[in-house]
Amino acid sequence: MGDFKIGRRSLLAGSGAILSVMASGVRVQAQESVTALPDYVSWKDADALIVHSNSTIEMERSAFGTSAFTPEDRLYVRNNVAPPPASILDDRDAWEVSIDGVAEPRSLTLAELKTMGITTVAMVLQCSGNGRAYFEHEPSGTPWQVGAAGCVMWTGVPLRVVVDALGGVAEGMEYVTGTGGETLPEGLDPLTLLVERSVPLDALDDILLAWELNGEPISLAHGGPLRMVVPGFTGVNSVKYVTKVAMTAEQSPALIQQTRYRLQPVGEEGGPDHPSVWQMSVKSWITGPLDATQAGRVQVTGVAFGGTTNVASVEVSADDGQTWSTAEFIGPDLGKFAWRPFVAQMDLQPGMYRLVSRATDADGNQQPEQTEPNDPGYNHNGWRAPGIEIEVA
Ligand SMILES: Nc1nc2c(c(=O)[nH]1)N[C@H]1C(S)=C(S)[C@@H](COP(=O)(O)O)O[C@H]1N2
Ligand SMILES: [Mo]
Repeated sequence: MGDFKIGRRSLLAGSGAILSVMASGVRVQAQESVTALPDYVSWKDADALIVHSNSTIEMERSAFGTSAFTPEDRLYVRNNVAPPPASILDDRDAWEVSIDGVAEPRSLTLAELKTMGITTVAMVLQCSGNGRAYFEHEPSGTPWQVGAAGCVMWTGVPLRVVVDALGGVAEGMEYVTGTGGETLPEGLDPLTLLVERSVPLDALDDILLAWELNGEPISLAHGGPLRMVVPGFTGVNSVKYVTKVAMTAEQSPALIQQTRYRLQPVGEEGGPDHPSVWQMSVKSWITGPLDATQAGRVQVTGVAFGGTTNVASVEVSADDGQTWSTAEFIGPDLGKFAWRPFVAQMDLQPGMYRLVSRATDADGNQQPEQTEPNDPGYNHNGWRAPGIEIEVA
């Protein structure tokens, strides 16, 4: 096999299972993770998760399986500030959200929202930092590999229906701004901690005010009782425990909007002139096999998605991208915001292989070999770095 450049840090980041990797004849063993799940996610499947910290929990690569959607007990978790108390779920229907920047602004309870309309969308929820471990400049922040992503079904009312019921978007508005319901610690400028995100008004027709995840009331960890979900956009834009949704002329003044989650060049501070992390791009990765495998027919599986448009095709390579074969999608197509599991059936003789996948979306955009670096390590979608080395015996 060729010379593979794999950062030591990205290998050690996979500390939920013992991971043995052969690169240039070196064998590296990661430590078994000993960190327990924090209380608010104690109901999750610990074997399927890597606990980076109490507020950054990744799904193991081995836990993706070939399901079209991700069970909630395996879904990654990311909280920028401590979640609200579980008591906010005691009376879900009484939860209030204020709607502003419309002709007739007002507050609505979840019970009222449920009378206004209902739809379901299957959507990839992916942290902007998913794949950060694969950037060579070693950005600070959680070294997520592939597991800060899942594909889940949200049920709720289309935001467009709510806005139209309140007389439509007020004049001059350009963004949809959602505010998270966390109680912020006293004594600090709230704008440094407030989770308030703005997305372009064009997204209005896709946004849901959701109360169910995979057919169950949304857990506290994932933003119950009510979450503003923005299909096609990275996770940070889908605001949990949403208390206010406003059509606004400007983007939120919160630092999470103004300076964080920006795509600034390596070595620079983020600011309003750098692009915000909004729409996701075409991406895929291998989910199996991850370990030594028997020679013969091998089912090489993975997941692929287009971001804001359908994924059109996926190719798989067992020789690190020298030769490619076309994969087949598995199972139903849950729409353009969902991912599609795929399989390539390969006949592999004994030897060492490096499995990689490369997806193309319906507009013809293909995953690059490498992602152009940005300082905070967002939006990684290069095909080479997340490859998997396996030994076929
Ligand atoms: N209110 C609120 N919403 C939030 C966050 C948060 O800290 N507070 N974190 C965001 C980030 S960065 C991500 S990646 C997703 C994570 O969603 P999950 O924990 O349901 O997987 O929620 C987003 N929405
Ligand atoms: Mo995130």
